[in-house]
Amino acid sequence: MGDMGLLGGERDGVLSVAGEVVGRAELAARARGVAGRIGGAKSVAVRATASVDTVVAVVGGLLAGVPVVPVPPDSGPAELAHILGDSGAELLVGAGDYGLPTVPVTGDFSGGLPEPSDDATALILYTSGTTGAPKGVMVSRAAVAADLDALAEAWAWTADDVLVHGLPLFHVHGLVLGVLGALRTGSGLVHTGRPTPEAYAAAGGSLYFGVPTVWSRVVESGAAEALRGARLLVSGSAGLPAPVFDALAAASGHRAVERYGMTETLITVSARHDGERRAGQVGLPLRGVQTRLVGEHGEAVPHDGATPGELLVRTPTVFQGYLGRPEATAEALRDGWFHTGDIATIAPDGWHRIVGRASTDLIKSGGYRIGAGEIEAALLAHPAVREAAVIGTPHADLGEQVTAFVIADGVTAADLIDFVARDLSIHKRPRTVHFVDSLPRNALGKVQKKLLPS
Ligand code: MCA
Ligand code: AMP
Repeated sequence: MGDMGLLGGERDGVLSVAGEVVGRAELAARARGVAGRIGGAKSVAVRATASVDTVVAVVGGLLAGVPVVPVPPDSGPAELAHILGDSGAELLVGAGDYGLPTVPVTGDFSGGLPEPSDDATALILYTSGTTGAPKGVMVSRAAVAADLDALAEAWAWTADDVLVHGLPLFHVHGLVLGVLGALRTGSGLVHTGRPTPEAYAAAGGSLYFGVPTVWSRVVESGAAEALRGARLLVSGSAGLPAPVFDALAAASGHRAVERYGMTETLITVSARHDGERRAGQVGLPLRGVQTRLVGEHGEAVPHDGATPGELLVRTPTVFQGYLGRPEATAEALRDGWFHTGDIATIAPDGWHRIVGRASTDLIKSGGYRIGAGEIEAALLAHPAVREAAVIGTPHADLGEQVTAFVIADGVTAADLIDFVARDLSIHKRPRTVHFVDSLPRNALGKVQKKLLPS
């Protein structure tokens, strides 16, 4: 179906984003207007603020069969140049100043639109790797549709729901699940602008999405009590600490549904609406998803609930590859199995537990995936910095924080934090900078990150 079922039925609920309400008919008309003006573009960029305009622009791209590149609205010059250059976006849809021809998100279009094929790329999402600049993850229309339908089944998500969240609209969680999911299921949507406990408490929805930092703040603030009337609280993007799971259950009456996924695979494992919820575990494979564990040399690891191995997934929701990086794609996707880089156990009853990551160079802070290499490169771009090493260290609110060790003269920690926040984006900034005289290196000169104090 050309509109991917996003512009669906009459029963469908109201959509509100950061206080602005849009009817389904108006959304459809405006999205058709965008689609009519971008046809044939290689890809289009959207400055993905939390706004109705972002929703219109993304849906317009999907209607036209043109891949959409959602750009973090606070992307600084280095990050922006990379995303725009790497994706080859030819147009900017909506407001922004990207030096590209701009298409407004207003107006109607009465002409015919193409019927994009299922394997057309819907989104190109930029996500961090362990080294280098972020890679463009190509996600097909079929993958989006398959994931949303599997989640709707697992969570009994229907047009009777009102979804509430305030997550950013440039990643899978907030955009694919949090916007396209509401459109495809027909549920109402209250996007709260920011994911604050107060806004969640005031929204009165049935289905709530949050990253663990959000749930921990909901508990701390006392807002959890106001969520008693909800149907399902869902947590993902990073592990929900068991104490937060327990405190949320005590304060809200809800044992959270935890689910696990990646930009490259979308959501693949989850607890169910009609099943058990276990603190510290992420559930069972979604419909159509297979998982297995392998050891360091690719050998099979038993599903005994105790032996850890790298988690591999084979899923109809898998990405089409990293844009322009066939080698990285072949490395990650072998014989149809995506190598997640996450270390997990699988119990005999099928329940999955994520116990760590294979690489210390991927940091999860507030649910954002941040590559140490990208932050090191940003720090080294500062004229005062001679050497830099970045690691994730434990943080009570964010799970992990970005911590930098630098050799530099004539610069303060605040200068370097601001430099990264401006050049890349705010959430990538180090929270702590340690000035050191030397970095621990092995005989080959490689920094020994395990020797840095956490
Ligand atoms: C402070 N600020 C600064 C600086 N210092 N700004 C610029 N430069 C500085 N040096 C201010 C900003 O002005 C801003 O203020 C505020 O700090 C933002 O700070 P931050 O600490 O980043 O915000 P936070 O509120 O603490 O963020 C917590 C958060 C956020 C809301 C939980 O981390 C978040 O939205 N996370 C969601 C990530 C996500 O969606 N991931 C999904 C990936 P002001 O607040 O006034 O503007 S998809 C995924 O993982 C998979 C598929 C999955 O499984 O879902
Ligand atoms: P991203 O590509 O930003 O979507 O980040 C994907 C990564 O988030 C995964 O590889 C995991 O490391 C982590 N992740 C997502 N959901 C969970 C979860 N429920 N528990 C633990 N880690 C998670």
